[in-house]
Amino acid sequence: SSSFSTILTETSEDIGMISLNRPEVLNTLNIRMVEEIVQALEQFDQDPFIKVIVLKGQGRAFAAGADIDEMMNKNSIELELLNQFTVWDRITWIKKPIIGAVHGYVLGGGFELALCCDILLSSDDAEFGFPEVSLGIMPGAGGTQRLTKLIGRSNAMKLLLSGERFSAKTAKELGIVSAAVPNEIVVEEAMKLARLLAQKPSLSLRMIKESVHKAVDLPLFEGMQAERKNFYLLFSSEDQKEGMRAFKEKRAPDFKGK
Ligand code: CO8
Repeated sequence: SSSFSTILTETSEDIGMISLNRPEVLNTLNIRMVEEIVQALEQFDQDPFIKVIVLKGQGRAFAAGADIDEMMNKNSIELELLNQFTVWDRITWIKKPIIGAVHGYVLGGGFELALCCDILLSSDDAEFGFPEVSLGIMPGAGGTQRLTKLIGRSNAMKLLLSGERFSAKTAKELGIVSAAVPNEIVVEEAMKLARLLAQKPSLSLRMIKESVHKAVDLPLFEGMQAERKNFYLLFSSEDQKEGMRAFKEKRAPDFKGK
C-alpha cells in the first residue's frame, strides 16, 4: 500500500510480503515503522486472497534494533504514557502464518520482531544478538520472554546478559531459526515455504498456529483441551470433508479455505 513510508508491501499470488525499508539506518525500528509493520500484517490477515505472510528487510540488515535516537532522551513516565508495546501485542493476534526471512544484523528490537514470526529462515551470514545490556537497558518487546521459552533459561541468560552477537550457525543449533541458507536464496527459500503452506487448507494452518501458541503459553492439560477443541472445530470445515474424500478417492484435494 502506498500509504506506508517505512515499509514496502507486495503480493505474489496468495503470499503477502512485507519489507522493512529504512536501509540507510539498517532498518532500525522507530515507532512509525512498528505501527506500519503491524498495520500491514493486519491488512494481509484480513485479505481473503492472502494465505501466508513473509517478513524481510531491505538492504544489508533485517533490523539493527530499536531507534536509539528516538529513545535516548525518554524518561520512564513518557514511556509509560507512550505505551508503544500495545502495538507489538497486536502481532499476537495475527492468524496467518508469518515466515521471517532474516539476513545481516538481527539485533535488539529487530531480533524481537524476528521472534514474533512463526517460522524463521536465516541467511548464513546473519548476526543475531540482544545488545541492549550494553546500552544500559534491556529488551522490552518480548525478548527476555520469547527467547527463554524458545531456547531455555541457561542459553537465554548467556545471550541476554552478555549481549554478545552470535552467528546464524549458532541460531540454527539453538533452534532459533529452522534453516540457515546462503544470503542470495533466503527470500526465495521463504517464498518456497510460503507457497507450500499456501496450498494447505488455511483453516488447518490457522488452528495449528493457534494451538502451538497455546503450547507456549499454557500448562499441558489446558493446552491439550484447547488443541482438542480446534481439532473438533476443523470437522465443521468443507476442507476436512474434501481432504479425506480426496484421500479415499486417491486424487489431489481441492481446498477452498472454508
Ligand atoms: N538506532 C539508531 N541508529 C542506528 C541504530 C540504532 N539501533 N543502528 C544503526 N544505526 C545507524 C547508525 O548510527 C548509522 O547512522 P549514521 O550513518 O548516521 O552514523 C547507520 O545506522 C549505519 O550503521 P553503522 O554505520 O553503525 O553500520 P556498521 O555496519 O558500522 O555497524 C551495527 C552496524 C553493528 C549494527 C551498529 O550500527 C550497531 O551496533 N547498531 C546498534 C545496535 C543496537 O544496539 N541495537 C539495539 C538497540 S536497543 C533496542 O533494540 C531495544 C528494544 C526495545 C523495544 C523495541 C521497541 C521498538
